[in-house]
Amino acid sequence: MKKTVLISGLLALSTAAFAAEKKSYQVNGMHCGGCVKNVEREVCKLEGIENCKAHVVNEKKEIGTVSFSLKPGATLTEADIKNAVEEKAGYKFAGEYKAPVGKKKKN
Ligand SMILES: [Cu+2]
Repeated sequence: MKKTVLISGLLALSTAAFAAEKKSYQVNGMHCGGCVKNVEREVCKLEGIENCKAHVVNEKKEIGTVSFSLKPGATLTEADIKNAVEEKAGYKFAGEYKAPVGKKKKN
């Protein structure tokens, strides 16, 4: 029993350390696969980014995200992401994305 607790504690620690390097930003104005490609094309080519993916989160509200991890030593700033999203891809950068916690069910 004690052993199990210890192991899951270690797992939680390593997951947290990995998650810290992950970045997720909200992009407004995204509604389809074309938008996903547009955002990925501009953001994912930036220096220091890996595992880069864009998603449409809410088609109706035109909310999307772009998520990636930063390579060690990457000097990329939020302003660089904003520039790629707004000036290059043509969408609205809306800061760090916070996933809705505990989705409420309608029924
Ligand atoms: Cu679109």
